Amino acid sequence: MAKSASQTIYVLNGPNMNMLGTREPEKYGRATLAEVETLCRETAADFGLDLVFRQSNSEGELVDWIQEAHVNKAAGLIINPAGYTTTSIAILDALLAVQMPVIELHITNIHARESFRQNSYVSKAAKAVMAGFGVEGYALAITGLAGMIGAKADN
Ligand code: DHK
Repeated sequence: MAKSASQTIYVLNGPNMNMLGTREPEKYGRATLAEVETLCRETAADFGLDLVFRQSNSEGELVDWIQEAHVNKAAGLIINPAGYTTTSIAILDALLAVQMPVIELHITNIHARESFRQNSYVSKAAKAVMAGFGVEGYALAITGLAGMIGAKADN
């Protein structure tokens, strides 16, 4: 049987995620963002998915990339909005404007932390939310998204 065209997923990371590895390691762990990207690439490859992986400290750049995912007909998007989770109506609106499954991801369990971290705008556009699994959550989120978009694990 002919192999179907590969699907692309986006994994976007918000402000301060470039500091992973040294940033509050007792909360966020010691893996660097580069190591998280490798984990994501390996997991995406297991499902035959192409991956776009990015990080920005700028709200507008994240909005541009969400729109880019739409233009490029991405099959789905995972976003760790970090500090923009609870402030950015612009990111929420961008996510609502794209026709693809969106997964919100947090390394930590935001519900066990300060109350200001818990009222997520992004959740209003998310099909699923992943929080508290550490960086392994990225692999779990890609696995869940793969199921949503019908991508099967390569054997
Ligand atoms: C990351 C951040 O930078 C915080 O602003 C969020 C999130 C939690 C995380 O757990 O990945 O509150």
